[in-house]
Amino acid sequence: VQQEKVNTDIVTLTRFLTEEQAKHPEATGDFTLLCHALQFAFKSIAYYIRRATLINLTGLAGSSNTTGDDQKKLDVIGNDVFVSAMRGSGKCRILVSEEEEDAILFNESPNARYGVVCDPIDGSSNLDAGVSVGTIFGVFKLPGSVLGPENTISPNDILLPGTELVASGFTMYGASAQLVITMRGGSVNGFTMDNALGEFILTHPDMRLPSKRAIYSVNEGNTMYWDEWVKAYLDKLKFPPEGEKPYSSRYIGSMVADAYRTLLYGGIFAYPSDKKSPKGKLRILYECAPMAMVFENAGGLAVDSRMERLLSVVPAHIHDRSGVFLGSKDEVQKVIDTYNEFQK
Ligand code: P6P
Repeated sequence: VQQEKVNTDIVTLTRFLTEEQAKHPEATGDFTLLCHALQFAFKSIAYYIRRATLINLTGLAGSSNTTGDDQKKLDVIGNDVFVSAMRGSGKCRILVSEEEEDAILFNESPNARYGVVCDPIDGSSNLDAGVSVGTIFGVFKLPGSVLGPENTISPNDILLPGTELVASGFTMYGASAQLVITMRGGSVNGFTMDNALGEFILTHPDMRLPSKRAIYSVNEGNTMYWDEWVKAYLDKLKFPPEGEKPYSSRYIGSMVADAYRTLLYGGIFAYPSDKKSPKGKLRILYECAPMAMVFENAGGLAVDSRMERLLSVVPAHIHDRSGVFLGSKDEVQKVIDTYNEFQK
């Protein structure tokens, strides 16, 4: 019997984080501990999603079961898990969640130096259909001026541009949990959960976006609401010059799944602001900015509906939205070129 060669050079997320910390002698270990709390949250949410259909956790909060009592649904459970993991870490000062109307201040950790933004289960409305959903997260290092017992931090202190993120990424809960994470100025690394070991294993080191790919990902059901330049841009892809092939359309409707495919294969993902959603649909702090950091660190681009760099956009409110175009560098450049043609 061929003895299975045991690959002992496996990099777990835990080892990766330890090695990352070793690169920064000045590190206190707080960021590493915060990342371990994030890892715990992803593992817990993955567990609940895997069992969701079995224990009737699908559907959304507020729906009740046959006996009429309110059941906690995945979107609420995901949020509860995330909040308690951040609180328990003692390293998070302020948390913004898509599920929480207001920012959560952890006053029991007055010296914690990080702010976390998250969408605990993005795309949860797709869960019943078995579509891959995910957790999107970002980590800000808060300015020293707001920290320590003598300072009273306010929710407004997290209204920062994505350029202030020190880490961001997402976990997609598909056949296995896939984690994509990037640190400021660093590379993008993909980890796959080995359910047998309960470990995230480095399977996609240094992910790089192809500079171009003829795939576009947009909800064409919004066409009648789009600006003229957006329609002109999509027509360029669908009705190319003589002799060129039209683009393929791929749209799942779950940002994490559409983003992961775009990261792997290249192409363009777009959710333009339009007449129906004048400010756009996707949230700046915990959908657009974390994704923009991943795509820029993987060699791609990410802009809003006015072609501004998404990472430089500062939200006025924690749940503010933005138009978003992100993906391969050459594909986003095509968006910018079309936009500019219409500004003349
Ligand atoms: P639409 C899911 O509800 C979500 O927030 C993102 O995950 C996804 O990209 C987008 O909305 C889909 O929106 O309008 O196409 O259904």
